Amino acid sequence: MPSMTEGKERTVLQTAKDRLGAVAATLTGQAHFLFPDFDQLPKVEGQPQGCIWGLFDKDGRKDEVGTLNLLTPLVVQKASQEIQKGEHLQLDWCLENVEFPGFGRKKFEHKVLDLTPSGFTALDDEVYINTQSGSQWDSLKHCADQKTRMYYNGLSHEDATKSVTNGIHNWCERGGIVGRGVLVDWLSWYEKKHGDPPSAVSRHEIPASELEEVLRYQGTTTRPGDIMIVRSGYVRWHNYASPEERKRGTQESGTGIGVQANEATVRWLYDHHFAAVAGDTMAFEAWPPPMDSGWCLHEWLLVQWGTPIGEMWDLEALSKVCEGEKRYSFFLTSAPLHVKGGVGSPPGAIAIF
Ligand code: UVW
Repeated sequence: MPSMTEGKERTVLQTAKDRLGAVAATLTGQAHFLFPDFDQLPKVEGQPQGCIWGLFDKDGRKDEVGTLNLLTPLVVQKASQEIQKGEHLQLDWCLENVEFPGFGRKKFEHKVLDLTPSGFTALDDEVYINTQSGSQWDSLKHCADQKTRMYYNGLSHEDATKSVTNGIHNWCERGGIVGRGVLVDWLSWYEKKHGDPPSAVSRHEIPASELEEVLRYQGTTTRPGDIMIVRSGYVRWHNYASPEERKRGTQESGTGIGVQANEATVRWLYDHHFAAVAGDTMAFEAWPPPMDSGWCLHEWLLVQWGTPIGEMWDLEALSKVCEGEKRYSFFLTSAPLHVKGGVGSPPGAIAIF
């Protein structure tokens, strides 16, 4: 028998789900989900206010793809209108670029195998990838809530290690990631406005207010279900750094520029209802995170909302095209590696204009 409070919470959850499930065709023809306000979200036991676990569950099945649910056929169809020129760019940085991976991670390896001795002139190849050591998606089983050791939608660390739940194959099985990408070219904006940017291997924090200002400066309006991509200068720094500087910056220091982890950012991200976020830096958020608040953005994005995080994407050519086109939105496709229970993957991301 549910208690009064349980009954009330269930009603709030149902109302929230009804609102979420209602795809609304607004006056502008933009189709989107209606989310409850951050403070009105039903409380999830043991998790902070703002957690959306359960909202995407359907027919008694626990959801495993989080905010990728926002990429409905209607949203994709609308996003496809971004294709106006047929120009396209792949956003994966070359996997061998990170010569000195941080956090003890192993370096990318690539071996070409000559099959001639078998009597047939041909080549095969083999690769070793730590999916965190280059352009990547973090899946919904990459990072747990550090206090409860839970992943998105209530998956325990123990179950995450033993099962394929929340794995990246779920993204492949839904047809990959396809939608509207929006570049927030913070680096270009910063250089025009302030001159020399902060070091990409310092833990400079980019506040949400600046993301908003950059969008305004670019004349870009976001839509629910967008894939928001921030350029902060990490890949550009790496492209021009000497091997010694790279070793110091990526392997020895473990610090990196990124989005600020505070309540203002959490609320800003929630209110924009992005399907996924990505960036050119190693952790999307400034690293190491402050943790004085008791959490980092990885926990909000991956755990509380099920929002994939892209890291170390190559946004250099994209920045130039956006500036040339005076347009910072584009059609985006991403085909992650189809690995059952995969934790991360090179994004296989393509921006199409
Ligand atoms: C860092 O490496 C800091 O972040 P992630 O594990 O998401 O790559």
